[in-house]
Parts: sequence; C-alpha cells; structure tokens
Amino acid sequence: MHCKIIGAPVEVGTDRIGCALGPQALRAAGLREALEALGHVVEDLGDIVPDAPVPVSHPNAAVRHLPAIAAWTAAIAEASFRAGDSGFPIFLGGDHSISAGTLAGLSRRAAERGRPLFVLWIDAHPDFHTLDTTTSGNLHGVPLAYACGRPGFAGYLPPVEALIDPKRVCTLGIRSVDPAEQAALADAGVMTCDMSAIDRHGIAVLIERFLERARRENGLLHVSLDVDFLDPAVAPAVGTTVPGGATFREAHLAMELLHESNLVTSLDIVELNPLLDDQGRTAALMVDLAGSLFGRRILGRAAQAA
Ligand code: DIR
Ligand code: MN
Ligand code: MN
Ligand code: MN
Repeated sequence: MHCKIIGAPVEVGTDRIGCALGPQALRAAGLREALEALGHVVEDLGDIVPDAPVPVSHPNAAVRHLPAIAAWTAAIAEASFRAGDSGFPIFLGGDHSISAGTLAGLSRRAAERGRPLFVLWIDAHPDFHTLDTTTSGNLHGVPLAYACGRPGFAGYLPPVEALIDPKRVCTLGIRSVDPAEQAALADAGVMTCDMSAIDRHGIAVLIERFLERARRENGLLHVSLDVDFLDPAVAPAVGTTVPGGATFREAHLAMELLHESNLVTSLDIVELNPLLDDQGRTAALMVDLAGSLFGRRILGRAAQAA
C-alpha cells in the first residue's frame, strides 16, 4: 500500500486549544514508522494550509469560527480530492470539522471513479448537526450532516459536489446524541450502532453487517476515527470525553476486521488533543490502531495458521 499522510491542524471547530497539535503528535508517536514496519510505502505530504477566511456570519448566533472553517473545508476538500486519485490517504486532525473537507473531496473523487462512497463514522457523537441546530456552535459537530446534504449549509460552507448517501453511512460507538441529531439520523436512514448495540451484539457482527453492504455495491470505504470513540480510561486526550466508550480490544478488533475486508480506501484520525494527553499514551494508541487497520496482527501470519 502507498500511504499518504496529510495533516490538517484545525482546532477552531472546538471550544479549546490543542487539536492543532494533533498531526505533529501522531507523527512524533511514530505513525510513519509503524506503517513502514508493516511493509507499506509512506509519503508525508505535510500539513494543509487554508486560504484567508472570507467574513461571513450566520443567523444562529451560537455558530463559532464559520469563516475559518469554510476556508479549511475548501482547502481540505481540494487536497483530499487530489490525494484520492491513488494510494491510501490518511488525514491527521485536527478536530472533526476537518471531515467536512475530507468527505467532500473523497466523495467527489469516488463519483469520478464511478464508485459509491461508504463512510464508517467511529465516534461517541454522530456529528449530524446543521448550522441551524447546533447549540454548542462548535463546528466539529456538523461535518457528517454537511457531506450528506442536510439543509442550511449553502452560502456558508463550500458546495458539496457529490453528496454522500446517508444510507451508505454507519455511525459506530455513539453514546452522546443531541435531540435534533437523533430525529435527523433516523429520517436520513443512517445506520446507527450505539454503544448499547455493541454491548448486545458485539462489535464484529455490527461491522460485518455494514461491510457486507459496501462489498455488495463495490463501494469505496472511508473510515473517520474520532479519539472519543474510545473509553476515556484508555484515551484521555480528547476535549469531549464521554464515559462508556469502546475498550482497547474492541477498537483493535474493529481495525483488524476493517483491514481484512480490503474495502477501506481512506482514513481520518481526529480530535486528538495532545495538551490533554497523559505522557503521549493516547497518541501512541491511535498509532497502534492505525497499525491494526494496516495489517498488524497479534500473531504473525505463520503462527496464525498453526
Ligand atoms: C456536540 C459534541 N454534539 C456538539 N460533538 C462532538 O457540540 O455539537 N463531536 N464532540 O465529536
Ligand atoms: Mn466527532
Ligand atoms: Mn466525538
Ligand atoms: Mn463540542
């Protein structure tokens, strides 16, 4: 695999500083080396630089940093469209607002390739707010809604050239859903696997169900991995921790299954806030999870056959 690392140091989609240090923390934790050790070719394309923001305001006074997010979204969408032509792009956030851009760019690329884009949104939150429904005003809460064509983004964020069909989206690990998001998720037909479903059925069954759909339609699969999917006990370095998250092994198993599927074509790693980390252990865990997604096994292949 030819991996392309692309940093997107955005933190204005949240209400605290730190996420902009995410790309450097993931690099320092050895992302490139981990992928190379698995036999992949890794190219680091550096960090995306946005154009100057254009002033714009929104009737919902809660909305924060809209001009900056619009500028980042345009730049990230362009970079992801370009990177999506070959190899495996890995986007390093930055907060989850970066995925407004990665989804828009990758869906445009998928449309050009004549393949449907599937999205596995691995997160404590569905990030399915519109600019009108957000109450926090933090735009890391809107990227999935934006890329799926929920109303009210036109004139504020760049137009999405190829909308994502919400029926090709699965949110995995959710456990903090705002009321406005809940109704919209159901209406849109998003597959929702909350933590209760993971407890009841096991994470493997749920993931296989979604992968089967992507396989049937010969889809490309984008994985968007928010650090807060994990339980705060194993991954403390995130601004919006929610108790009752995935365990260390559930997260690795998810990545192992995704690797085996051969369906995944791009990845976001988002919301890492190194200022909140405990001696770099969350950054190290995220690099480790990327390793599992790229083929690392507990036992080597020879041992496994025995
Ligand atoms: C919340 C939190 N739903 C909001 N969203 C987060 O601010 O809209 N997403 N933290 O990752
Ligand atoms: Mn998120
Ligand atoms: Mn989240
Ligand atoms: Mn928030």
